[in-house]
Amino acid sequence: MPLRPVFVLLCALCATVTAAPRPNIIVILSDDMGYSDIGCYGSEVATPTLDRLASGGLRFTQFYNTGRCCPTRASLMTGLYPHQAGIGHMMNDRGHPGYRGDLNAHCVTIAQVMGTAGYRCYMAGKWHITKTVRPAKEAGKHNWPRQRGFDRFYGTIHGAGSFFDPNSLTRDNTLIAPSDPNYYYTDAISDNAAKFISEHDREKPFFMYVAYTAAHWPMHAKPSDIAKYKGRYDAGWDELRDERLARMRKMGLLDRAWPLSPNVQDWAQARNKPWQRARMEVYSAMIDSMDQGISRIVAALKKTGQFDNTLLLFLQDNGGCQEEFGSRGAVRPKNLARRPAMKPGELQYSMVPKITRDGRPVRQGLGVMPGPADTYVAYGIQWANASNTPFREYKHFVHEGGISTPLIAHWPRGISDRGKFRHEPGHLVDIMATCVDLAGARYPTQWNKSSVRPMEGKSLVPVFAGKDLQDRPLYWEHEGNRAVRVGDWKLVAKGRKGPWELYNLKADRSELKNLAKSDPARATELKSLWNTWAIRANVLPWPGTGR
Ligand SMILES: [Ca+2]
Repeated sequence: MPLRPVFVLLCALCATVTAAPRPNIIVILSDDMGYSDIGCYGSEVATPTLDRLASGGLRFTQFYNTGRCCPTRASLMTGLYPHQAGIGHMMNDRGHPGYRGDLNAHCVTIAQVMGTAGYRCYMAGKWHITKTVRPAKEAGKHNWPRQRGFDRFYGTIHGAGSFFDPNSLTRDNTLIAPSDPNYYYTDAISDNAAKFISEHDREKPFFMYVAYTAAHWPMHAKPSDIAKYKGRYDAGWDELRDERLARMRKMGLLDRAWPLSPNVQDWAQARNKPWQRARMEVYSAMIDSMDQGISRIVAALKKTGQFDNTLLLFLQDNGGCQEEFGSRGAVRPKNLARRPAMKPGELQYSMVPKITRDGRPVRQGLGVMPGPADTYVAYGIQWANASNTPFREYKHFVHEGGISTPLIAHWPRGISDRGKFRHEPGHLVDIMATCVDLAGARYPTQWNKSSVRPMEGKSLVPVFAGKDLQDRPLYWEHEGNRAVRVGDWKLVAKGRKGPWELYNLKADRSELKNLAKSDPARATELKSLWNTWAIRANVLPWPGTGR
């Protein structure tokens, strides 16, 4: 055989191997949404973009967050458990290393790591992992996105603001105010993310983090989106839960043996039905708007020829939210007289603004019809129960309703299965490991002269290809709510003093058959794992107890 063709073939092979460009990675996170709130996970809400990503990629059925906004963001960004990064609770310093309310010196963000591997890093949306929202000096911005590895940032440092005038709105390092009278935060996040893609120099790959605040309270949406859901929830939450359960079973997402969690209240007993319906109509409109925005991000990828080699991940930060924030008590304020409008460029510092930018008082209380800028209410526990179909509990808790999230993974060039499920359990901490793997990055042991804790997660790349990971313990703690999962077994408790409950999730993911008494040896073994982790991971001592 002549040498030349072999040589040419070898060169061609080498070229194929070395030329395979590393993928862009986009992590899209939504806020306060339940496991069944998007179409491809059983919802009636129109999410055609997410559904297309799911049918062209993978849906993970047992992926987990940490049950609350700040800890989830800390864990996602750093690949550590939240307490290890200093954010076991929210953005307040509770006097212990695990609860500083600010990222500590012993963690790095995905953006910082990807930057060292030659990625450009962009972020649009809610940050919520520093306590310095309004620092007196520039140095106080040490944990803002630009200081934590992102090259460009548009979004909010805090969370839960008005969608029409969000507090702590920031471009790069500068606090700003919305200037467009038709401003809507979800649209602004989508459009800035699409712009970052369009303006990206394709010499380098990019990592982008898109953190929507939909569908966290307040229930704020645009009239055209709300109109689509008018009357959709007239039958109430009981029927909605049944409807979703049937769809989830039919699509193969849930085992038919898993029953539906108990209902919070019969719809027949509900008071203020027009108000209750309106709360869910607006909630759905917020999700619908987010999906429309994601379609613009996808369009920007396609237009710039980057869609096929971009890994798009979609997930949620905690389960449906039962907090009746702004939705209880008498309607307030009583005086609805118009006040002077805010000045152009005037910054919004309040999570709950007192007035709209054009001077209308913002109303709260039971019965305030949600949607417009001059209202600030939540959607309530009964609808949150429907969001979390078929699971128990909510945001804050670490039963399946609080911590289960969809995870869609779409990457035409890297994932060959289309429309398949992945039942392998996974956790937020795996996202850092996956990014490091795909970027060929070196996870640092030191950063700015401080030691960096090792990553807690595993790369999901083998799971993309259909392989299972080795069984490993996954852990949770938030506000004393505790859990550990190994394989099919989960030990879980509510509150610091609540008893441990044991479930076999393969048989009973709804967590309705507590096996703690019938299998005490297994419960003891899991409890011991949790205790060892809690000490190692800065969970204990709990704030305020010293224990
Ligand atoms: Ca949240």
